[in-house]
Amino acid sequence: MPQHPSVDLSPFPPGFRWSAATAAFQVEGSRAADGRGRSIWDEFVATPGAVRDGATADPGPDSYRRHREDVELLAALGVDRYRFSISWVRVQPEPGGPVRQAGLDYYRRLADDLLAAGVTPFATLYHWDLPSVLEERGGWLTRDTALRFGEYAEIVAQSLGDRIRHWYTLNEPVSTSLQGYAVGTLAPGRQLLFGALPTVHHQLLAHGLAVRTLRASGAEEVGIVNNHTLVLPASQADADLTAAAVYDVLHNRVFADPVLTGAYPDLEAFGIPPMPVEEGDLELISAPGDFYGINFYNPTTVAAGPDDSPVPFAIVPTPGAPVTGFGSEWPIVPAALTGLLLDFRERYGDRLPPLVIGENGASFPEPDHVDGPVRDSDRISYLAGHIDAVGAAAADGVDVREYTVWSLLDNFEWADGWTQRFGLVHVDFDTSARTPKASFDWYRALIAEARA
Ligand code: GBH
Repeated sequence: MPQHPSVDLSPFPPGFRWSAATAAFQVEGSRAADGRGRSIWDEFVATPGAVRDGATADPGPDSYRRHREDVELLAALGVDRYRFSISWVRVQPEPGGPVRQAGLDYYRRLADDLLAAGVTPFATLYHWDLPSVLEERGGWLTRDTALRFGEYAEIVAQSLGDRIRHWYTLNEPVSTSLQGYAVGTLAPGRQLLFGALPTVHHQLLAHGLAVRTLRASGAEEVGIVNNHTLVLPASQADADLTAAAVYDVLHNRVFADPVLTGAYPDLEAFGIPPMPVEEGDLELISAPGDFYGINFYNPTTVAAGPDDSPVPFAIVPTPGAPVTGFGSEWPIVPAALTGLLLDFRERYGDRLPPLVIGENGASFPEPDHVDGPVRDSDRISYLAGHIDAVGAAAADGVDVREYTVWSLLDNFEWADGWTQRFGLVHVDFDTSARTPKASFDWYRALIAEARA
């Protein structure tokens, strides 16, 4: 039997990059080490009922102490790049306050070990772990948080920019705005509904400030990565079409349009309150990126909201689609990724920089303890289907340069704690022991074949 029956590698151009990803709070553990400060996720895991089983994210994979094992795994996998994130509160426990050399040293060692192993470090400045002191002052609802982020970007660029030359600014501002501030299922757990909208603009402003700083420091590649979904109307009825259009604006367009076109969509036309834009903001936000990052997991089927709903839409199951360990929230429809990439090209045309898939992957029920490789054929099918979907878009002329698996390791899945496993590598959360799954060997063989 062929190693990866359904993947057609022919559309992937030479030099296409194959990568794997993690994020600081999800893999590092060692939350108290070396004077690390507190982030909104430290507060959230301490909030009764916020996280499944009261999981605290510590130790988990404990990559803060075991990063060499991660680097060895990445080298064995043969990836071009490793996407990891830097913890703001390890670098600067109190924004505006002193810098923690020990925190910076950790990322310097990680970057050096990656480079020595032939893996390019691709760092995310911010993957959801806002310093608690900033949240106490209003967090992403305030413009000041964006300005503090600019200072943090400057510190990181100055001290790590000699060895880390490829950067993502912010991960998935949409998740922070929608789940973090509108609905409250992710930190900081606020339930402001449309009151969360200023967090969109302030995060995009933070992105713009970081791009300017990183560019000035000589970085080679800088861009943002958002979570995008293909929005499917539940029916062709007017009410469902309108609801789907509103959801598309809130999930996709308010994040992508300003970056790619320099303007927000016409929010008033959709009954959405205006953004707190000040002079010069949109120029900063739309400074051309070296790439545009897309995390893709699933399409979203949207219907009109019930009459008593505070929002004008409802997310409903996608008919006929198999699902991941999250259930009907995560329908598996690989062709939706092709559709999304084609829509991006159609919508943004020449203004679209090269695309990078910053995350794609899935969780399925798997054992907590193992004595050999997990045979995760569901994950292999999911990944194969989505890589093929990227290939189909490339074959149609979409300029996509990189594909990244979420995740290298089983890790702390936010509000779901330790209950959703996304890794190519199994992690025993009691011992932090790492055991590659069948999908690890499969991805390694695919990368080798793509290079052959
Ligand atoms: C990405 O989020 C993240 O970048 C990554 O850190 C994460 O581990 C990965 O995907 C898998 O989830 O409790 O209602 O908020 C994708 C968006 C946000 C979708 C968390 C699932 C949980 C449901 N994810 N969300 S909720």
